[in-house]
Amino acid sequence: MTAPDITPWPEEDAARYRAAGLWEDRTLGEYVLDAADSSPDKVALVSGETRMTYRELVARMDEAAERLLALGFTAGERILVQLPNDWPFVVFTLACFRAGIVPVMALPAHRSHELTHLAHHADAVALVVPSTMKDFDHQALAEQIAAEVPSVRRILVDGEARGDAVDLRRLLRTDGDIGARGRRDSAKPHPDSPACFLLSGGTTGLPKLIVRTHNDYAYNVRATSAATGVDDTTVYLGTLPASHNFPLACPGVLGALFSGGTSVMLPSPEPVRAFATIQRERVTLAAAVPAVAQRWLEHHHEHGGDALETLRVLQVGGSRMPDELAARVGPELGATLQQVFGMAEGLINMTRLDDPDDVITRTQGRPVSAEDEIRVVDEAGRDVPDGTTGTILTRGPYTPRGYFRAADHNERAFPGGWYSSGDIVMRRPDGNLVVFGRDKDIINRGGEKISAEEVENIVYRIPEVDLAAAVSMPDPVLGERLCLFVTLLAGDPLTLEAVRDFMTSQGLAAFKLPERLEVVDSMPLTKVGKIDKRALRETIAARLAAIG
Ligand code: OOB
Repeated sequence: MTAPDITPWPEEDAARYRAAGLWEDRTLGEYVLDAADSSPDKVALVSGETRMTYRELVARMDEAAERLLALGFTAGERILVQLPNDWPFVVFTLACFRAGIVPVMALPAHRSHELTHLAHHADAVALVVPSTMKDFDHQALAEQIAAEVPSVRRILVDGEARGDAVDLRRLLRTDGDIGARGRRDSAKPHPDSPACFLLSGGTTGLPKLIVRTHNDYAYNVRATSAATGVDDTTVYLGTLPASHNFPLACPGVLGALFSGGTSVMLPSPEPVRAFATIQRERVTLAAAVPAVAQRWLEHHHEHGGDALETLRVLQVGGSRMPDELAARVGPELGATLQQVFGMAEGLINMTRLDDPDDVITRTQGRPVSAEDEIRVVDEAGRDVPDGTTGTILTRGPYTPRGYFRAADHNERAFPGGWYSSGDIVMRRPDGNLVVFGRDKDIINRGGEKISAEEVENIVYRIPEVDLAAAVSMPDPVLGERLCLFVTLLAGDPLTLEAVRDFMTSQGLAAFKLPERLEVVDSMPLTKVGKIDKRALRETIAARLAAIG
């Protein structure tokens, strides 16, 4: 990849991160190998009935890395991964790390609209999909994308592979080839090279790609592991979609595997199965979005029981947890709450396990690294004093300085090299941040980010639509849901169902479909003539409050 694709850290910063021991110049797979060397017979990975020891996990990892290279993939190439939370996701990702192949972390919910864009933008050479999932034929969609995107040479399928697709589970097997590790060790990827691409939950019409290097992402895992107290007794429950930064690396599935703990994969956080799994596997650490934490609290309240006896820490993040909900976690679930305010672009803030209750229940924590730099600024870009709200700017050892192939957009999103997430925060004198909202045009649907612009671009293809505005509406469960305001051209009626059907036909992921349609005669406009989204948000909030 050439220089404009990726924005490197300035040399002096990189040198400082190295000198401080934050960047260890090792690749992600090596940390798992360390754990395997110390406890080869320990169970590393659990998924349903599958239990894999460290010995088996790293054997599969290195042998699969070699098979990927034998298939003709080369280090630096990108593969689009869309897999559910099951062991193949983990083994495939680790194999990529060892081969230097870069997994692009798509979500199971993505459809043709997102996947086609991602495959194009990343120049993906392959797609990895389940054969079918929830009655959807992922392999058929992958075939369609492969036909459209010239860079795609292969499809890898978890499940019954048709045609010349590669059988993923066969690829991920071990034949006991003890030479694989040595060969991989002698051809390791460069620690400053990309390890994986994460997806931004940003504001642009199509998701941006975030390049995470081995050095920065390993540090992300280690720093969050330290703040969460991960060690070889940790049993982590991975139940949020594992391609998200939070369950993958904060400390997540990788954190448990770096420390000699166990990662348990579960495809859904639904309480009955999640509680049964926590009990059976003696889970000590789990991560949830606020809506999931709330469901778990309700379930525990209704059914009681000691399923959560072993759970020491419940991490909650992805969207703002209401203080009242936060206050219930410790007393009711018997686990320490850890609030996590993070982003796929890097910066992770966490409350610490020994923080006073006031910090744990009322703040979203503080940075995990002493090298994380945070500024809170006003509209003119001036730093505001602690105790005052402003928008957050950040840079640091695991916050890249730009998106992949996005030179123009980077000037706005990374002004002066600082990442501007658009979050409105207040820094308390004790250094902890409180998140108040955001001045970016996204809808945060229970942790899943939806770009308003992406939705509106699709809605404008509906012939009846004159103007469209996607805004958040308050929701007691998910925090926010998407409400679509439209004005119509000819006075033809338009229903929510018709809008949703149309958007589905355009291949948009289901979580991005509007859940309410408001047809209005005209849009409120700001002084500069833009659609006044704040006014629309107030309108819909008032209307919902009136209905009760
Ligand atoms: C996590 O990552 P993303 O990339 O899906 O979303 C980042 C955005 C933040 O900019 C903020 O707007 C929101 O999600 N957010 C929160 C929050 N945690 C994330 N807003 C309020 N309170 C929180 N605790 O969402 C993410 C990545 C790593 C760890 C945790 C979450």
